[in-house]
Amino acid sequence: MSKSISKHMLGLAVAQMGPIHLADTRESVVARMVALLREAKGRGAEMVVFPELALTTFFPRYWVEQLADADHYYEKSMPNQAVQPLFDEARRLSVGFYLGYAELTPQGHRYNASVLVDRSGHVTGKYRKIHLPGHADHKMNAPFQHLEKYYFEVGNLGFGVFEAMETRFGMCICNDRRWPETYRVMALQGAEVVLLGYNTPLVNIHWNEPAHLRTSTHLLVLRANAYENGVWVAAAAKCGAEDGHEMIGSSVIVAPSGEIVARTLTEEDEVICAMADLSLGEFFREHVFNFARHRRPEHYGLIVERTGAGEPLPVRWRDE
Ligand code: CDT
Repeated sequence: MSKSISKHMLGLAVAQMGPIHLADTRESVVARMVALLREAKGRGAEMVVFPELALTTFFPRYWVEQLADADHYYEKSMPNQAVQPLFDEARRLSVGFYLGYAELTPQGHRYNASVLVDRSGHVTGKYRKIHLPGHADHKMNAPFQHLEKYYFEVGNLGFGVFEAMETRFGMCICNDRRWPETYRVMALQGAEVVLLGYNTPLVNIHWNEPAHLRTSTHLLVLRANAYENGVWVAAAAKCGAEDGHEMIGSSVIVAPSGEIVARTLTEEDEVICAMADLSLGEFFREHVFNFARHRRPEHYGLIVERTGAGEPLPVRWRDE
């Protein structure tokens, strides 16, 4: 491969994971991830994306009286003994990865977090989920809970962009993917590839959402935001039925054209790969979405001034 090609082509893989049940050990999960990493490397991957909360079942579906009763779901350091085999194998194979996990800091803060690990096995970027969905109270009549607002604090690191393998990576987590601000803030820092993991229950406990919409809205936001920001998007599901609780699959790699270039077929452990041409994003960023030429932030003030929708602003004009 010539120098100029290697600078603009990135072997990108998504390592979708099937269910992780309550009874599964960290060691068995990490062994599955090591196998996925090896397969991805064998298919040309340099960067591999694992899901949100990839080391445990999606525990926000369960209520506990005391947060401390859930401490076993959280990682107190990253890496740690249980995940070290994944870091070691990544270094041995010279591949980087994105890993989502529950973080418990030494000061007792709890975040839904992800790390970007470079091909030498070093943590080179960190993200803490900002758009936390669900609720903080115990919903007695719901078929299951979605307690992210109980288990996690809102992330305090912003939407960072990190450089690894001559590529600028942004990270976000699950519900963040539905918010256009997520991608735009990263694109304004020159992000070329956005990595994310997700756990999306098939049933929405808040309203009677038709099941097919869970997948179609997921694909809609990934495709639209890839295109509108001229970025590649690689999205990894944890999916299938975890102790009977169904979650959607459809992990994808999306090009800056908004087109899906790879998509999983199963709801099990499965690797998808693409050779991502990073120069493709440049066309969109230089032409239709040339931010410096075409954006008009003087007209976007409400985006940061208001959180919820309010009254229409007065618009005054004179026909002259
Ligand atoms: N994990 C996560 O963020 N899931 C949400 C479910 C929203 S419904 C309460 C998602 O956006 O997929």
